[in-house]
Amino acid sequence: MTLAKADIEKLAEHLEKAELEAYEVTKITDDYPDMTMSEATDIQWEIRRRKEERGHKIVGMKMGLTSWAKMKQMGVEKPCYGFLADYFSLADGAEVPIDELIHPKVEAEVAFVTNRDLSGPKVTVDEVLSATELVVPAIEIIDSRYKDFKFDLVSVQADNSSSTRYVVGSRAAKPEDFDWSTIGVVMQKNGKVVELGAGASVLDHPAASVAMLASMLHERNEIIPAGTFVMTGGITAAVLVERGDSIIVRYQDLGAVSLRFV
Ligand code: OOG
Ligand code: MG
Repeated sequence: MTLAKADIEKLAEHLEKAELEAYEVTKITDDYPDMTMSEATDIQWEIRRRKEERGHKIVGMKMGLTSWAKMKQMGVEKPCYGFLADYFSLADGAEVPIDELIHPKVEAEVAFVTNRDLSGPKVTVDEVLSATELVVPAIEIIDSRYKDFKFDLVSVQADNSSSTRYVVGSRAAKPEDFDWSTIGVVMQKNGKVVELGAGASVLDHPAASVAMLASMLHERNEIIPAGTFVMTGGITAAVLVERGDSIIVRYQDLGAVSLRFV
């Protein structure tokens, strides 16, 4: 399929408006069933351009659907990526006004901060680790703009991979401090354990997710510049939250990160 520039712009505006005003839309592939992943990515980059044009800064990137738990939960078989804008960032322990969101879910993730450019289709886990300044525990709040949180890979990529908010914990580690594939996470909702997992759930090693982002960006002649914050994707399935819910995620040796929905 070849979408005209005007269609890309129209669809970007449509999805961004749903994000900003917190309402559901039907998935865009219902109207454009032949849309390609590359066109969906054009839409995402147009949403990013719109935000930058209004003065927002892009503060990082995220990978999505990098774990089997997530792929199974969403019925999708390949990862997607998205960008993080400045206003997505929340403080640890923050109260999140749920009215700003549609049907939020939370995910336990680890995030990498790079200190060298990463580029090309064949970046390895070791290359990512040696280009990593810090690793931090994080919670991502995702909020698909699509009705009932149902989509395919193409429509979710266009929708900035459901990105909406994130929070980073206060303890950072050096990449060599831990084996990131065995790092454990336990998520509690209102004091009850709801999900648990280990780093290897994410593509066998969370650094492999950063490598995959480099390769996906390479398809557009983009790179991961030094100093990029990258969320590597939910280790467990995502957990739906409602007003009044408290979420706390404990990370093995890396403290806890929490949020409350109000
Ligand atoms: C897509 C985004 C998934 C992750 O960490 O796997 C994601 C979605 O499930 O809505 O952020
Ligand atoms: Mg995520």
